[in-house]
Amino acid sequence: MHAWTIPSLGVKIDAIPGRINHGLLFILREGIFYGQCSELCGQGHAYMPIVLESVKEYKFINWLLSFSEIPLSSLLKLFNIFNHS
Ligand SMILES: [Cu+2]
Repeated sequence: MHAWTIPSLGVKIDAIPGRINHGLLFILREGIFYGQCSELCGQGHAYMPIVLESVKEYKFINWLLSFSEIPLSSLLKLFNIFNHS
């Protein structure tokens, strides 16, 4: 088991290999945040750096639009989630 951790954001989420997990963060400023697995998980533990980049909503949408294979309907659903939260 791993522990996905970014201390400067105060977040730690358990992660089990082979299982999908999720969390929700609202970060109020842009930036790059660093973390590392905080569970002594095994042989590769020292090589599990975490980097999270926080960007403004429009930059994220533009980044998504750069992937032309994503259906427009999916992008619109995501955009609605941002606007109603
Ligand atoms: Cu780990």
